[in-house]
Amino acid sequence: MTNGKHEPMILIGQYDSPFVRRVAIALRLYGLPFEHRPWSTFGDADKIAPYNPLRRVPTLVLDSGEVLIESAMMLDYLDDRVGPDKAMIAPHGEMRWRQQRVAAFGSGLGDKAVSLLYERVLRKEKLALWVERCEAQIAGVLAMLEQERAAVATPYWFGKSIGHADIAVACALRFVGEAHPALFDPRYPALKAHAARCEALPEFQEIVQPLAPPKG
Ligand SMILES: N[C@@H](CCC(=O)N[C@@H](CS)C(=O)NCC(=O)O)C(=O)O
Repeated sequence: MTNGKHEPMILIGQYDSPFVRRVAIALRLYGLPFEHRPWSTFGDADKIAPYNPLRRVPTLVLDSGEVLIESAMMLDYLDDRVGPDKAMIAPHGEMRWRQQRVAAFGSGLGDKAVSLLYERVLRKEKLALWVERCEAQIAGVLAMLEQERAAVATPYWFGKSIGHADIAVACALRFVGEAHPALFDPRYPALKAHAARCEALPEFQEIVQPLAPPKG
């Protein structure tokens, strides 16, 4: 890991990753300046490695030169940095864990969609057991989130303002729609409306990249 100072923060990773995109959109909504290094996990692994030996993205290099991994941890750091009045999550209590719960399902959806993509593009002989498992996990979460979002009348999941849960789900939905279009079918109108509302925001329109899958 580097000990050099970096001002402003550096966000490593391409915006076709639902996790990188989620962090970049939060940075933009918080008005925090950052440099973007759109390095690919596979093609640019050697560039990522000095900052993050896991060679994964997102990787966030703080102004201090210290490095954070895991998008949820980055958002926790950013929330702390902007303070409770600006943070896109409740500071504590029931509202906080409810918001984190939806965000975690969004993030889990992204995880399974990424795993399924890797299976499809990186492995010559697909493992049917794994493909079917990922597809079932994705369909199950989509159905659950659809039901929950349909029951909410507010513009965003937890009220009038956008929060981390909204962003996590919207970024995962875009990824599922691009990587596995057959799985994000018309059975999910409330989620499609949620995605469309978020994608219409300037920050989502600015921070976007068509999916560029790794090559096997
Ligand atoms: N739990 C991680 C997931 C990040 C993740 O899955 N990143 C993918 C790109 S979308 C990656 O780095 N893949 C390469 C690898 O895992 O080796 C987070 O929330 O930051």
